[in-house]
Amino acid sequence: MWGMIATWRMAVEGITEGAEILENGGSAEDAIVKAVSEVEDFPYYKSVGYGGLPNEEMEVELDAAYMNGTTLDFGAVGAVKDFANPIEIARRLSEEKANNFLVGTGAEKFAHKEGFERKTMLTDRAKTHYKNRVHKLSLEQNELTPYTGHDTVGMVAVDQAGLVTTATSTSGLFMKKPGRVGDSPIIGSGFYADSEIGGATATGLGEDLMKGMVSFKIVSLMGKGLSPQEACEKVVHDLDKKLKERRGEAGDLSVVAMDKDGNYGVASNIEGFSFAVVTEKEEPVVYVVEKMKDGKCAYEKAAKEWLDDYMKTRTAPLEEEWLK
Ligand code: SD4
Repeated sequence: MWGMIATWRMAVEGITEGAEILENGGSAEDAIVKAVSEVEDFPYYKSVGYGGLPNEEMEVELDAAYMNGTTLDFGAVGAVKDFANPIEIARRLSEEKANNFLVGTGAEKFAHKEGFERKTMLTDRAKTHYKNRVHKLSLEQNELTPYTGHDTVGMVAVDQAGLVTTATSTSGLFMKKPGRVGDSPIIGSGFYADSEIGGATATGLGEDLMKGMVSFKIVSLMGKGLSPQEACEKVVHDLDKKLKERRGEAGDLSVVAMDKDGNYGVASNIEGFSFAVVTEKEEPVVYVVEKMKDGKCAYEKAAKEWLDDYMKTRTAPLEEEWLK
């Protein structure tokens, strides 16, 4: 058995490449790092890697993590600037005995020493998004606030030898404070894997996802016998409910999971979440997920128009509204 699941439509090209590795007997480690790097390199995805949207000082700060579900090794970076593939730094850190999670200049020094590729990660397009946003806020006389749209990539991979891995990569929230780190590089929250059970990963408002430690919870529920779908639904439903009861509102919470046998599940409390999956039995495919209703989350194959529209809106020319 082998398989891969990932948050959002944007991951389908990446998991297609990852699948080739898995199909040929390669490791879930190589497959997931390759797949996440693909997403990091694509300039039109606004929340991951190159082209990711900047913080309130117009600097791109990236978070990423990798976990091996057999050894339980993990590596993570937070608020890293100007390295091409944060996921590769995270993977490298997972080999260390200590110092597995580095942030800011510490992470950059490590990456530099290890010879990772430096790259200016702020694109002209991301700058335009930033300037348009500042302009809009000034017209509305609003203060800079982090923007809560989400598109972080999170993946789970299972290989033929039974290794389960997870990985995440994100530029976090647009207009976040410098130094802000979300759930994506936080073990148990943004990601978790246990090769005897499976793996899970999350996307959404990090500040709320962290309150629920969602990825670890999903994996433990799967370990207690829930299917990946049941585990995802229970965790999103319960956290959404608790946040609304205690705080009056819940941020975006979306999760995907795959067990060691390639069964998968997904849940989301928003409209419009999508995911990509490939297994031994299923070609790479994108599904669109319905907002959770009565604790259940249905999903269906993305229609061709939906897929075309997705790319069209991502790559459409961007007006310089701030110059008007
Ligand atoms: C974060 N969970 O940093 C991430 C945000 C996300 O696309 O999913 N962004 O809070």
